[in-house]
Amino acid sequence: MTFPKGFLWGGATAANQLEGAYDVDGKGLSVADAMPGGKIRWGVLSSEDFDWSIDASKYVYPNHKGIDHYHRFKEDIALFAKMGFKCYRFSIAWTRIFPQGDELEPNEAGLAFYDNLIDECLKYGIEPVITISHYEMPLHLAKAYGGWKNRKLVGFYENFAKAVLTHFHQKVTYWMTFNEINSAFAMPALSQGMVGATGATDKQNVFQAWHHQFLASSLAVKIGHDLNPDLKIGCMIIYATTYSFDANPINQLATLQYNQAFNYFCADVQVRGEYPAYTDRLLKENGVQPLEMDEGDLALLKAYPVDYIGFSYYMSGVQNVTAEDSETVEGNILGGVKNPFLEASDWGWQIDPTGLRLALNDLYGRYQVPLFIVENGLGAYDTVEPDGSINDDYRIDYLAKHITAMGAAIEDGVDLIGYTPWGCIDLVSASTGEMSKRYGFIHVDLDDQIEGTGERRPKKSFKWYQKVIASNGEDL
Ligand code: BGP
Repeated sequence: MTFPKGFLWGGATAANQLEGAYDVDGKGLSVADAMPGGKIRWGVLSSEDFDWSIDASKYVYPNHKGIDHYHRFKEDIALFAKMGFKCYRFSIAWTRIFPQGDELEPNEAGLAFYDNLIDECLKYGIEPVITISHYEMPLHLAKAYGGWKNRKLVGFYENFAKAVLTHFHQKVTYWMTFNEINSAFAMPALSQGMVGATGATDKQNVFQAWHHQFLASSLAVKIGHDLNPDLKIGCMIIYATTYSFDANPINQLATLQYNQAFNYFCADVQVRGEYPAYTDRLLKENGVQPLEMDEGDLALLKAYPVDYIGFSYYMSGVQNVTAEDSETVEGNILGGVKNPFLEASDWGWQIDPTGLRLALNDLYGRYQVPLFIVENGLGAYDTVEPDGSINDDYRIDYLAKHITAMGAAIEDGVDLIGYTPWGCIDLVSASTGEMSKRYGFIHVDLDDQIEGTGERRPKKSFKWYQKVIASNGEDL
């Protein structure tokens, strides 16, 4: 199997799940800091079950402390370098740069932190890959403006993007505008800063917010390319290969429509620069009135599409609208019908390496832009043996199978530029808000209450991934 020369092997994290230091050096509170009980990826919220007015700084949530990467990043990046990382995907906490979100001037201490982090990566020849916003918008923008449904957010994001792109563009080539932008239906509070009187599940708001996010994404592309046309600015979607349960044409149609609504809609706009042909039908089906747009919006989207697609891939799903009795599984925001051919993780995420090959072929066939797998991996309970070793063969098995599928897709002709497995160092899980759902090659000695030494310790998968990178994907 031949991975291209210069393939970007690395790992991925997000600020709000590992940095900790949530109120240090001028950082403001983000929506992720304020999720009830510290469970970051709260499901569908309504005004009854959540209230932004609680004072999150009075609580101690796991992600307020994270793994204290804010203070230990040098040690962590040294370990990434030891594994041979070619790149490292992380996010910039919006609230370190603009604590409230609507200030005019950036917080210098926040910029300084990321300067140091980036310099540390560059010292080892690790290419930084930055998510501008990974579930990390300022809480103030949610409370005072109602989140992304408010068009003013476009300007606030533009200021933020301009500040970081201007400050870091000489050191950082790869950027992504929003993490898993298409996940908003399942969690508009986290993804779009929306709950409260208007109703978090109000689809009108979700689509209107998307329109604003698409504009913001295009503005980031414009700002970046004006600074340097060689910058690579991508979108980032959650992609789940979706099968029809059977050959019933009704299920096949449901699968197509699910793909349009979930896997394609955001990417269609961000990559092709225009709303897809099925938009009117999709809006109608969801009871959404035509979106409010200003003159010039569509021209902006058309003029500044993204350069590549970053996507997360953990599992596949099944559509079955005809049978009432199909077995169900949990699983990220994609749970649903059980696939009898697949095993699932301890959290019900259906493990499907072949689905990744299908995903890569589907996305590349549809868009013909470079693809970057910026999240993939197995969340698992790890055991520290009495001798201190962590033998995570299940993780090695998962990753090896997915890398094999990537190699096959490359042979299918897909232009895949990199791979950054999720949570390369253990961090706080988004869905559980706990440490014990672990993804890392590096174990962090902290429990669900974030108690422990915080010591970093390579797992068995650490040496394995080192070998994978050194052999450019040959030696699995
Ligand atoms: C993705 C998110 C990440 C991360 C990952 C794993 O959807 O972009 O932030 O959380 O899922 O999810 P979890 O931590 O719930 O296992």
